Amino acid sequence: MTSFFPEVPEIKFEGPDSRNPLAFKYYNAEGKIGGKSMKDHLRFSIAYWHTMNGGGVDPFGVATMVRPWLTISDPMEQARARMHAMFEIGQKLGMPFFCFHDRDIAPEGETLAETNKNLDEIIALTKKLMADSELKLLWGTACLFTHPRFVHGAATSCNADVFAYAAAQVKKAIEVTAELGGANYVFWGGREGYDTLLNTDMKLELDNLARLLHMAVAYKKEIGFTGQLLIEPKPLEPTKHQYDRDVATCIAFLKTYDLDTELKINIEQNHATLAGHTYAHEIMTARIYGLLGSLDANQGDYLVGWDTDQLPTDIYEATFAMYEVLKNGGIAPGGMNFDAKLRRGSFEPADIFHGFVAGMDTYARGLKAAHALLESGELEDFRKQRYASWNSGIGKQIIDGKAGFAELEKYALENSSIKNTSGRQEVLEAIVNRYI
Ligand code: XLS
Ligand code: NI
Ligand code: NI
Repeated sequence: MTSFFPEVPEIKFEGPDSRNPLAFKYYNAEGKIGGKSMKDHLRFSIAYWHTMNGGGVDPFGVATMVRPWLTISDPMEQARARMHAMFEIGQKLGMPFFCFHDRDIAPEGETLAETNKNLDEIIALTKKLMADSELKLLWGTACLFTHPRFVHGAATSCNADVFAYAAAQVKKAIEVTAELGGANYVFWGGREGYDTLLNTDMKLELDNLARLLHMAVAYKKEIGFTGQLLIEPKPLEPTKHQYDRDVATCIAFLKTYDLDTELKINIEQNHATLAGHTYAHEIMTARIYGLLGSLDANQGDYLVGWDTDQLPTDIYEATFAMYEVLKNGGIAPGGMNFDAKLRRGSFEPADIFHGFVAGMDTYARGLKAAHALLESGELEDFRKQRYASWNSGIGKQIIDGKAGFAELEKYALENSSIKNTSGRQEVLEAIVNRYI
């Protein structure tokens, strides 16, 4: 196979003093942080859809991206070339993982049977390429939102035939994910939501979403797929109101439908900020409920109200995210999938590498800062001190269930002068700055 990126060498770690744009300044795959390699901490992944298929189309303009494989007119020939190109990108970056939707990698045919045949052929090629490569599958998923049949949703469609089609597609997508040894399988609720309540039976739609997920759990067990199932929250886009709004909404849904022992959560930064949360808030929420599964690493633009899915370059956000990941004891079997695309103006093939280098270096710095911050204990000690009243006296009695309303009223009557202490937010923010 000829190279798609003859101008791009293997990307090496050259350290912070390097000025070579095609070199890592901070990401040193085998470099150890707290006894574990950066590669194992971060578990980076390429998102096939943005990297290989994204042309830079926007509502006002056509594709701008120079992508030689996208100019091949035969759809299957294009699919094969595109997969080869992805392996070249992965190899040159030393990327450990990739993720895909079924329809990203192989074209739809006239019938579902033909579509499945196309997919099988590309899966066989992928498996062969994986055998000669370091690249592994972080997760697979089904695209249940592009085709017009999914105009009213998939599992939450008003039309039972659409539900059946979606179920068939998910069944197949789980099979091929298992075939490639995928570590996870993701459900992002593409069009699972509504645009108007006037035509929507929300209760039936939510029940049906749970029905499809229960079928997936049963099928995973039936075929012995050992990967982790994940649900990915997003508040809006493409529908006005997506059902998987944010982490807390997903937790309520999973618990209501007895799915919380079978699925964990895949959290994307830009979805968190669209929901009015920080990334760290969402990761912490999932972590404390024991449901942190995997991460989609990207960032939004604070001045734009949609999912811009940019390569992450904000070191603060990366540091706070990695702080939570470290407190979770790591992210495996999940990883950090760059669900991110280049800006429309960054259209040259080499920009793919510049984008990943920026994102990988950002998270490497975030990991280093978070690890040092955690090791120092500066934030943890402050927090512990702040809650010290719960370790003894009345606080301990409340926690131990030894004080109810009557005891607390008696205590309050006897101790009615309360002294609070400062939260010292600015001190803490300045401490964080010393580690960034
Ligand atoms: C879209 C989602 C999507 C999922 C995979 O906003 O982030 O890309 O990660 O279906
Ligand atoms: Ni997104
Ligand atoms: Ni995503």
